[in-house]
Amino acid sequence: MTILKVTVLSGGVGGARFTRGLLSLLGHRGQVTVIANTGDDMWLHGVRVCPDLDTLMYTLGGAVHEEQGWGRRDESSRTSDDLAAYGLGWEWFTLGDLDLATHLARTALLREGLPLSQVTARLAERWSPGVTLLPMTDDEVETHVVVADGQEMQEMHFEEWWVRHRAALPAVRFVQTNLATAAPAPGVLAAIADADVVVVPPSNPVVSVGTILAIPGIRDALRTTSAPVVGVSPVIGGAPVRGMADACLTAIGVETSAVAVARHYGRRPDGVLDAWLVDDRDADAAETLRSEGWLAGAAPTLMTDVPTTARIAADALALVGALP
Ligand code: FO1
Repeated sequence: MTILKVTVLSGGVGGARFTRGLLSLLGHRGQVTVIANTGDDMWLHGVRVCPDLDTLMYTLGGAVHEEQGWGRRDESSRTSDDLAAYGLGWEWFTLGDLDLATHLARTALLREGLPLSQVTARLAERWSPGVTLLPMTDDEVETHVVVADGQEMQEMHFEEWWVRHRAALPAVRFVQTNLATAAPAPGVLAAIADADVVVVPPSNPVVSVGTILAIPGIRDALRTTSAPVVGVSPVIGGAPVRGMADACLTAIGVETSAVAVARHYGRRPDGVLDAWLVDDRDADAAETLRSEGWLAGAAPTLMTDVPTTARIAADALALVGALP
């Protein structure tokens, strides 16, 4: 039995749910590596919080709060509520009591001098996510959002824009800190070069996948890998499936449509994709892209449950002839 090596570039909720479906599809026929966005990470109350790594670890480890798509099931917030009484930190950003254990464990290992990639591997042992989970970089790269506050420009952490302001403040631009000196984490470039297929799931194309692509070396690795690269549109019928990706796309001048997002990623060798799977409702988008030389297909792409998501993953792999 040949093992299909699949590498996924993932943000938080959408990418985690897609990967769960991909694992359900592949079973023992697959070996999956997930390269996760760490631009949402922050130091809060003295601990390092890694939202997308944790959403992947909890979702694939069966512990995620399913409705939220992030944080732990059966969670409580006694510590976070009491922290608010001290008036420190972000009272609008709840760190659950169980979730705090993850951040304390991560912070302890970081303080021992382990790089984030080794810390992530160590934490993942407990959860058996069924994938190799890699941060995009071991360096502290954070996504900040520049908003126009009257005549002033104000820069804030992505999570403040996303959670406190619900992306309602028009973003002038996104900035990734420390990008110039950031390097892909160990194993990231090899996971792209050695894959049989690379998948860009329906994660936020700007602040999740876009941030991963901004790490020096990763975009070029995608352009040159011998693996086909297939993406799944995060936009269905002109609207983002979840989250506020439209606010992010608008901020960078990209229309919220299946075609526009594909063109934003670009087709190899200039861009990073070979193929693009859109929802049935955007079948015209697939037609348009095919006329421009893309491998493009249309299928149901709403990830309502694991079996449905497994089929979406199958449709994506089939589009590039990579079904096991
Ligand atoms: N999202 C919220 O809307 N409100 C919160 O209070 C919140 C807390 C939180 C704590 C830890 C964590 O890993 C994620 C958390 N999130 C919260 C979700 C977070 O904004 C998203 O997971 C990603 O950053 C966006 O993909």
